[in-house]
Amino acid sequence: MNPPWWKTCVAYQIYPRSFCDSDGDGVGDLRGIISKLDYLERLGIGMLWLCPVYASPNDDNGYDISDYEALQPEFGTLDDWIALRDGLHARGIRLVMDLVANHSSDEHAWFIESRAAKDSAKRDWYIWRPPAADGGPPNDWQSVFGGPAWEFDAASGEYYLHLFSKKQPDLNWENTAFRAELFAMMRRWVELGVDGFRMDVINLISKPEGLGAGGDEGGMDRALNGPRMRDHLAEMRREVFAGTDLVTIGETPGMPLELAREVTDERAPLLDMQFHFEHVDLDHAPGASKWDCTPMTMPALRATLSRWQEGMEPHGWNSLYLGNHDQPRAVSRYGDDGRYRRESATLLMTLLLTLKGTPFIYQGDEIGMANVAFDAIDDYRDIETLNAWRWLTGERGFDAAAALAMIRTKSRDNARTPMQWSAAPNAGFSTATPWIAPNPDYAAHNVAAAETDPDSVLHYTRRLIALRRETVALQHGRYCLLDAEHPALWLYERLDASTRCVIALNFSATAQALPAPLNTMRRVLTNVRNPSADTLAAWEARILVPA
Ligand code: TEU
Repeated sequence: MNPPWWKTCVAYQIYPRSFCDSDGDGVGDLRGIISKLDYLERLGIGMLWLCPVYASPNDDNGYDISDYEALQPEFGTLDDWIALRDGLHARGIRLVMDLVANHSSDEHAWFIESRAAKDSAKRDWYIWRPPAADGGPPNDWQSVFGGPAWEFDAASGEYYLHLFSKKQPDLNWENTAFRAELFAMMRRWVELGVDGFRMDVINLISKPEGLGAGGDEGGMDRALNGPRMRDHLAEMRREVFAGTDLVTIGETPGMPLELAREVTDERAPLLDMQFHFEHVDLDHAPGASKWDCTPMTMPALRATLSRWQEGMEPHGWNSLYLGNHDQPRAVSRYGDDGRYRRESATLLMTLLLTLKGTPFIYQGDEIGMANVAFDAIDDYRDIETLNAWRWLTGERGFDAAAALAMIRTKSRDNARTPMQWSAAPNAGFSTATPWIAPNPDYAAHNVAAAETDPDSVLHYTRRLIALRRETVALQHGRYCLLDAEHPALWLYERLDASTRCVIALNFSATAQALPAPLNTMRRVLTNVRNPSADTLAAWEARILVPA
């Protein structure tokens, strides 16, 4: 039996606000993406994940949707979307849309009706609770973006739950009428020709029994993988996806490996694959805030990803990523964005594209885009970052320099600066001042420069994608770690019935001996100019096959 299409292709993620602005308003848009379709085709991708493009007041850049069936006017019209869909399909690229259904915007008609009165027909579509005995919030849950997860509504005297911002009220998946309407909406997008959905925090949809009991402390962690999550996902699969070959990709923070394996089990899948968070949570201590960074080591990264590689066998499936619109840039976090920027960016791309699972390249990583160090908090735009600034400089007592250093390291805006197309003003992203400033390094690091440099991250990424596409072992072969102890080298193989590929990655700035017998294997790809037979240069990545 042929494997499903989404197991063999490489995916690319677009954050539309920051990709390409076609109409000179400083905001990326659908026509901008359409103007780059040939670029995407040349990369060799088979799937595009488009972050939300629906109507939204932009409290959280589109993750607060006010109409699931209208497009955000600053991004374009339905005709533009159809042109994008057709342009992708003509190039053999499937289109995956973002589904943000744990919460909506507070400006969605559903919430406006829900809030209007206690006896409104849609009251129960959101999560309302009476105040605690002292008049305060029903419990002590905190929102992911800071502050209480409950907002008081004076008109009705009740609180509503929002695990993210107060403009993102949580929907009530226990309400049957809501679920029916949501699934109908999804079916309409399926009829319009989408090829699947990436599902935002989809493991938060089932809240624990007794939610709102006083004294319960926590927040998102208390709502993870709730009691009816499986039922809801199974119903969605039946109601929306039965008889289709669409892909479903869960964003599932805090989903343990055992559950992820069960949920993506190809014999009875609830989701086709999911994004876990264990490797992106390695640089802060358990329980500590993401801003309280601790160094992350390659052995920790290797141990975590190897556990997921092995643990999803034989019937589960991984989504692979090293960065996205919520994370710092991969080269700054796991690599060396100074002296070895090109080498470490290509090494990380090699890792991403040679693990087992469906790899997601985040826009700009194919040219080695790095974190930005803005001068002042005023340059940042992200709601989480701006809230964190108030908390770090307030309650936590950090001075401005220390707080800014923490934000430069971890802010989601690191990944949201405009895509660097050229050395032209605004990085060739827009003719107007962009909604967020470009990273000043764009003069040297941009697509146009990468096109003319045969050693660029971009050319290497294209070669790597082509190699993965023609090498079945790199798509479906089993992952096998060859050395769990080496402090700098990560060595693994991908094995199927007919082929064996060995991947050797030097996560250090010092040359490392390539252990026998790997030094006798044939090299099919390396990211350095003059590779030596038995030594890996600083940040060298090598793919080997039997001689
Ligand atoms: O993110 C969910 C999530 O839990 C994290 O990625 C979170 O944004 C991060 O840990 C904060 O440090 C998804 C979206 O990807 C994100 O952009 C949205 O803000 C969030 O859901 C709410 O919709």
